Amino acid sequence: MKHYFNPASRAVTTHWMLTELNVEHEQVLIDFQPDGTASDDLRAVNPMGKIPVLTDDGVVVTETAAICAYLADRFPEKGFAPPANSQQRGHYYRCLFFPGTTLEPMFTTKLLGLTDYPASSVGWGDYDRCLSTVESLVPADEWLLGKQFSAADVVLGGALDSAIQYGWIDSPSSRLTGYIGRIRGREAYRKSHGI
Ligand SMILES: N[C@@H](CCC(=O)N[C@@H](CS)C(=O)NCC(=O)O)C(=O)O
Repeated sequence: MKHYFNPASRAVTTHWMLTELNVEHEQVLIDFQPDGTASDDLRAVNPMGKIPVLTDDGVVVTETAAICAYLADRFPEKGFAPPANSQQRGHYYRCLFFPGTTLEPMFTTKLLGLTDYPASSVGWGDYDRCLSTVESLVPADEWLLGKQFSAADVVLGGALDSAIQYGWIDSPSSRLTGYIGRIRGREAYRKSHGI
């Protein structure tokens, strides 16, 4: 497996997932050009010119959540995903997909200062709806699936960790800071984040 990575990018989350699983892989360091664009080599693998990218014997996986979900399924013995036919999959998928489809575009809208848009038509609604949802998803103790730490914690936990770090959440609740504290205490998180 090859993991296309840069320490100042979303690839930190997939690096963290690989570290949680302790999976052997080649780390390909991507240095963006001075103008911020990707090299032709990276574009050949991912026409988006974006990282993270994971390749596995000719299979190309892009998108942070897809890479984490793929790895969890590829190494089922590590226990990072609930059984494929279980009802737990519903909550697992919800927590995996919510950051990329909803949380991220909402934060982008907020950071761009856009307020005059139809919240009922765009998929991410608005800040208040997203934060209420975060509050309902984040557990008071342990992890998103209870005792089982899963790829969903890496994806949603990673997104919320960055949002708090960059000050995108106005006043994080104690429930949220407690969850992020548990995330930051994990050995693999600390290793992959250079702590
Ligand atoms: N939807 C992608 C976003 C990936 C992304 O935006 N990566 C940024 C770094 S954090 C990147 O590679 N930017 C370089 C560029 O767009 O040229 C994901 O979830 O992984």
